[in-house]
Amino acid sequence: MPDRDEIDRAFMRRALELGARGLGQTWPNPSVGAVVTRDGPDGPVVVGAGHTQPGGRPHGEAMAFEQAGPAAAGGTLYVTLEPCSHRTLRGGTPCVERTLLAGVRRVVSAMADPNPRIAGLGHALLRSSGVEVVTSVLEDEAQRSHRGHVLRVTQGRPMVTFKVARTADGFAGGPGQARIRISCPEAGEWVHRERARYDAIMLGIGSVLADDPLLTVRLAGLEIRSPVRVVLDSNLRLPPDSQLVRGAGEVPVWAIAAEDAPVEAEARLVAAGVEVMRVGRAADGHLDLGEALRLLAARGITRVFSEGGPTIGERLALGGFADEVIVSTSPTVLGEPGVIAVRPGLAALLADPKMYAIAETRLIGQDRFQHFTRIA
Ligand code: AOF
Ligand code: ZN
Repeated sequence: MPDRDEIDRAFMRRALELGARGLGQTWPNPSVGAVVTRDGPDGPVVVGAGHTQPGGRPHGEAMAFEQAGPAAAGGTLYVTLEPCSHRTLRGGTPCVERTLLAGVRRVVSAMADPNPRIAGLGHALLRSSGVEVVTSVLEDEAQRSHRGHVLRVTQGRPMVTFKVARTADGFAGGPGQARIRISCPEAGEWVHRERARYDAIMLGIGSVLADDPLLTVRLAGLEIRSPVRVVLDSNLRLPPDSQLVRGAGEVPVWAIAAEDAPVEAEARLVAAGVEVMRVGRAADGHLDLGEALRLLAARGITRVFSEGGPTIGERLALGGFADEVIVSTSPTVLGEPGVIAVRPGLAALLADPKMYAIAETRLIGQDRFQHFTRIA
């Protein structure tokens, strides 16, 4: 007979899996998974389960209670984030209130919500209403899943993942930025799937000019809500006839430019459906990345997938913004000097065990994926 902690972890794992399904779809809200159980003759059984819906409402708990109906009474709620205690204009009933109305006797929660409007109040209100509350169950996994939300509410910026593909000899491009085929088809498919788990895809104008990418999510069943496409484009060189801009009507394109970028270029892009935002320049003349990320967070973006290029990856890491870094290495060899994929500044940080830990290493098709997570 498994003990209660084991049972709690098992249902929390189920709630985390459900929550992960909503990643990329729920911004500006976190994607929260919820499971309601009730004791049966052979142990607890699931009577309701759900996760935060696209756009952030209804909340995960509301979905689970809706499914459970009266069966939730006397049961346990497993939830990957502290239930909300606040009422907002777009709100409705706070999840704490729903939990009490449902008659749940026990709440098992993975972590407190750092949102200052909640920050412990959700757990406290439940306790003071006589509900048993257990917290920090599978907290590390939950923190990882909610990293975008946590950074947005505590630091005013989204979580950023930088992804780069390189050849076996370390290049992301041929001589003079020439485009080269690096990843195998399986790795390409993985990237598509991964994109769907982010609120925005961000890349530099250099990559747009070199590759003319589309950057939508092209997998069956996953095209519901493609991430916003963000181009870091200090001088507004984004071509109005690029694939990205031509699709701006369906999936938003946001160009982040410097304050001194030409207004004529802005007018052309705006006419083509692009939203242009302006930020200052850093001391090195490049866009101020911190300001750009704060702007994205202010617009509700919690998770950013940056696909390049190498200069942006290095600047993100040096600025302390590269929370996750994914380097894929293919067996192909360029055989001549090209564009270095992992630039020295980024390479030094990744090699520093006080800065990054390797979260995962695995083969996808023929390519080796290394996934680093920032620990400092
Ligand atoms: C929950 N369950 O599924 C989510 C929560 O703008 P609102 O009213 O939807 O509230 C959003 C805040 O609620 C959000 O910033 C975060 O702190 C929390 N998200 N809470 O109980 C959920 N998505
Ligand atoms: Zn809620």
